[in-house]
Amino acid sequence: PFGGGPGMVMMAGPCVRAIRNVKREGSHVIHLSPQGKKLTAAKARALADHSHLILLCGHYEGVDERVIEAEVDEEISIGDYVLTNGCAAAIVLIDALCRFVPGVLGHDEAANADSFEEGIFEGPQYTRPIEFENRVVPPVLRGRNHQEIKKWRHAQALRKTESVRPELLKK
Ligand code: 4H7
Repeated sequence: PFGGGPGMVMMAGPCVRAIRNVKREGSHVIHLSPQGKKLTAAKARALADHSHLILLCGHYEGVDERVIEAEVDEEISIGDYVLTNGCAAAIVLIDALCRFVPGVLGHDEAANADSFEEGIFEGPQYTRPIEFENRVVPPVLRGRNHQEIKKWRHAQALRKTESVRPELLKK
């Protein structure tokens, strides 16, 4: 690196050539970086509307700044922590946004796609058996009162959100 410091920096020439090699009309170039805008469900939904994404993943100390100036449309961070390279961040981004690509999810899941955008957690899930190591499935879920089930799930979701992420409820 110019200016000194440890490690290596990815050179502008090879990175720019790699990007230009796959770029086409409608491409949107994203650099996964801790210096980017934070990924949210709303952001993932917006990105899913692009016809072609190019994900630039820095390794070592990152890429030469001129690559970002010349070829990158936006920088995205998946959270306030450091990774050894951008690839794991790219996989997270792809997984979060493919939920919003028509046809990727089945019907049931699709209806649920925006749950996090509503700013509250989902309720707990159970399957068979009814009893596992002395812990039982809540009786309301074993009944047929779908209105009660809906109410119960919402109450559980609120309780959990309040205890783990109270700031979500203030939104
Ligand atoms: C681009 C620039 C993304 C990519 C710098 C990538 C966290 C995220 C990386 C770096 C990433 C995220 C350089 C930052 C070396 C860490 C020790 C790769 N880390 N690096 N530094 N939050 N790392 O989305």
